[in-house]
Amino acid sequence: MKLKDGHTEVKAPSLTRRYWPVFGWPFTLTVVLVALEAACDVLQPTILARLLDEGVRQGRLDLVLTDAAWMLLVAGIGALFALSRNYFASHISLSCAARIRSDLFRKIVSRPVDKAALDDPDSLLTRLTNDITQVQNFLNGAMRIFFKAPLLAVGAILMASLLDPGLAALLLVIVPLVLGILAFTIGRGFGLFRHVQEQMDRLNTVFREFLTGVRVIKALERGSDEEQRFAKAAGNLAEVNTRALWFMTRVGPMVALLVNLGIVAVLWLGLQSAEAGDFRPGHLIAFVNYMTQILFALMMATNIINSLVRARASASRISEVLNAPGQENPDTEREETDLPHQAAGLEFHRVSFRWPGGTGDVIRDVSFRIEAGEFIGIVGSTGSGKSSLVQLACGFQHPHGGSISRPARSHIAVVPQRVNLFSGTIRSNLLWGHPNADQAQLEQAAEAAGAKEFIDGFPDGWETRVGRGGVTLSGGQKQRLSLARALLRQPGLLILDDSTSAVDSLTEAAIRTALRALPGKPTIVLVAQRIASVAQADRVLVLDEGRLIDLGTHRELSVRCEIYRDIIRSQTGWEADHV
Ligand code: DCP
Ligand code: MG
Repeated sequence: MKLKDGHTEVKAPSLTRRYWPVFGWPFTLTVVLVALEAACDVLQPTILARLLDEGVRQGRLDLVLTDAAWMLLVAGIGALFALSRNYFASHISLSCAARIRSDLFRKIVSRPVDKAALDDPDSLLTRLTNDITQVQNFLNGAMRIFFKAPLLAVGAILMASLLDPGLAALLLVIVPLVLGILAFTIGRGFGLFRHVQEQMDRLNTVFREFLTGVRVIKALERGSDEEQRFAKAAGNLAEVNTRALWFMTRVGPMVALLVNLGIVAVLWLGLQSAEAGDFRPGHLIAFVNYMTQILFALMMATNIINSLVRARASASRISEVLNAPGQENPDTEREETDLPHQAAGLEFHRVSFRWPGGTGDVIRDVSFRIEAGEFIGIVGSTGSGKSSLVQLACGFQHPHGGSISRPARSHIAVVPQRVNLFSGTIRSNLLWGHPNADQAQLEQAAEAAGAKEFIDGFPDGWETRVGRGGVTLSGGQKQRLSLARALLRQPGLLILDDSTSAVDSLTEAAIRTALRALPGKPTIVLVAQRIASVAQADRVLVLDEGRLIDLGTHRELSVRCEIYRDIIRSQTGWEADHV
């Protein structure tokens, strides 16, 4: 996914630059601990060489004992450093991941509605979970061994050179070769692992589509198609993952081969000098020890580079989201004090709009003015642009031409065409509208929305659980809860987008009467399919193919507006034939 904002990449801060000020210090401290630990490690072979060559060979027990004691002490101190850096590494990587995760979440929440609609939810999910875990794993590994590896390698090379400058010349050949291999790996691997994460997004998409559409899929008996789709996505992921891992696994053996060749060379050279009469076994053992340390360090480095490459791919995906434009908490302006909000008007002036990525204008040059306190109906055939108009009126989308004057977002309540309840109780769902509402206010809103009766009918009443693991509500019940939630906000402008379509006509009429009697007399915009729903409105707005065809009372329109008359005819005709 690219976050499609059309925003130009200006030097956006990387993850490192963003979080270094927070985690830099503890990170540095940990690296220092690791350095001390590595120093302890590289001291050992040198002490061992002295123990063997001076103590054992010359038969001096006192030297053997003091050197052995030194080795013990150094090992003990090293273990202490190792213990503390492990503690810090876990602590820092976990808190850093938690921090990134909450920042990422906050950014996603702050995305303007019109932009957020374009974000790919599955990709966001992968970024929020898997990508952050990759970064966390890397951080943890980095503080444990990433810095230890080069320190150990450099330390070992240094000590080995002190021990025997002649043999150390060998290292001048081996080490650059290995570094070259590692550099190449980082470059290639980055692209490969970015691919892996993209395939992970894809798999999530398929799986989520299956979960959300499971009923439709069963009804249409498309289960085996879905299985194939999933198998294909899983297969693709496996394939790119295999390719990436296969690439990475070749590095380890190559490095091992190089270093082992080096060890063979050391032994052979040692043999040469022994034949020349200068045989110091401790010396040779220590040198081979250093070579193994170097091998070990480089192997560790390849492991961690594996994780670095993955983490880098993930970090850039996380940064993409963090650097995307967001709004500073647009909802903080919400004030709970002077409820109900004052009735507010709405005016469109020559508004034109097209959906991002859409082919044509869905709202074309629309102008109208709604006075505060008016009750306006909107009718039009399906696809005529009613919901688009609602989105514009709420400020969720922005017109590309013309202007809209509307009250602040906090004064508007909208009941969207697609009901969205959260998992929780009926009470908690309604409280989303107005967190501080008391029981009397809840009851009032439910009453007006025609929901009180069925809520009281549930054994658990207001505490009835809805959503996952809760009762299954009918479409009409959900719509009424959604309406009650909006009413609780006591808005100055209430917009209902086809929100009583699943409610029977009698209940709907009762709801309409209740809406007209709301305290504060808010402006109401009611989008409806049925003419009966808008017949009593102060004025009705007729939309067709994105154009405003007419705006007037039911009586006026039924005389002068052809399209309005068509709608009436189609509906009464339908009733005459079928009732
Ligand atoms: N459209 C789009 N992208 C969206 C929503 C809508 O491209 N996210 C297009 C589809 C239609 C046009 O905009 O061609 C108008 O759609 P509306 O949802 O505004 O139409 P209505 O609300 O009038 O239709 P309905 O009565 O079915 O709700
Ligand atoms: Mg609609």
